[in-house]
Amino acid sequence: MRLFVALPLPTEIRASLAGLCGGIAGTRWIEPENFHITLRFIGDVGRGEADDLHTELASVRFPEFEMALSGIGTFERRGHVHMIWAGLDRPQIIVDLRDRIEAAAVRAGFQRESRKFKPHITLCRFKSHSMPDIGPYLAMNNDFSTAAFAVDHFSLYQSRLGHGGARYEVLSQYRLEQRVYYGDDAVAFADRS
Ligand code: 2AM
Repeated sequence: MRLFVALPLPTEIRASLAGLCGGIAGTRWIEPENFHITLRFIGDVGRGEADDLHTELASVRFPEFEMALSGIGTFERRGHVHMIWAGLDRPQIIVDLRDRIEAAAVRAGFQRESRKFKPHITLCRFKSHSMPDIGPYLAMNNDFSTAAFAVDHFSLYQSRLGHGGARYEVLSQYRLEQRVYYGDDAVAFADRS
């Protein structure tokens, strides 16, 4: 099983992202149902490892929060742009959540992830030999943003590689802690025990 842990995105946010997917020839855009924010790529594991991971993910405690998507950018590899991504307005809270998930993965017996974590949503990827001019696309979509939306769970996904690209299946969902509201201010978190 090829697994990863990610935040799903609401339908209307994925529809906004789909609006960014066009205007560059010769690239493969991510299908709207596949948009997500990867928190931890796990890779190929057996049932036992997956069970251990699930147990530890279920013990993660983190308060639910709100965020919006904001901006677009690129990652480069060996001097070539290899993907375009959409960004987030609160990357630090995603880093904090991913740190809890990383700790859970380590408790489950996985090696600590050594690569720096840069939260993003992949929009498209390029093959290194076919690099179109993406300057106009970046300039046109630079001010991309969405309304804020609630994040109240994260998910364990299985990636199945097929002829038409990857298909992602949710194996399990993990609820974030609910806030308790007294008037306008969230001053405590619900105790789920
Ligand atoms: P991405 O988040 O940048 O798109 C499922 O394949 C998800 O895991 C994808 O979203 C992908 O990256 C991420 N992923 C795939 N292979 C990876 C790897 N070797 N290391 C880190 N993340 C990977």
